[in-house]
Amino acid sequence: MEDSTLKRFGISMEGHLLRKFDDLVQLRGYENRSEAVRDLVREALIQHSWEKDDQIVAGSILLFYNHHQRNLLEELTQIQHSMHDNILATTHFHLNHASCLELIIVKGKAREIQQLSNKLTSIKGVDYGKFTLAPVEKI
Ligand code: NI
Repeated sequence: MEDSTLKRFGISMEGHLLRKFDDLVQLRGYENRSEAVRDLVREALIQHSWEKDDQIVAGSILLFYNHHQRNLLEELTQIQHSMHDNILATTHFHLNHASCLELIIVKGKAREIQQLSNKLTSIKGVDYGKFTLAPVEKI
């Protein structure tokens, strides 16, 4: 049976991160930190639930990175070539002297697309990665 009683646990984080989190809590109109954390956890679990799925999905992987980072471009290219069947398009924007934004449009089995996203966003030098996806056909 589903346990819906509220449990308490402690969270430690750096002061600067907590200040930014509090800003977010206020900006999004949450009652308190707990409510915001619950929402973030739910969001993460929804993404996570795709990881074993054979459902065909399409989506985008957004990456911000510094192209001066050693081996980053080689690794990025190698991973994308290894899963070329799942990549519909890639667009690269040079934001300034060092920073790049890359948008990768993907389609395939949810499990594989999730793995691709995990590989790309965990490359050393990727400062920020955002993965969004939706089923191609209604579930
Ligand atoms: Ni660039």
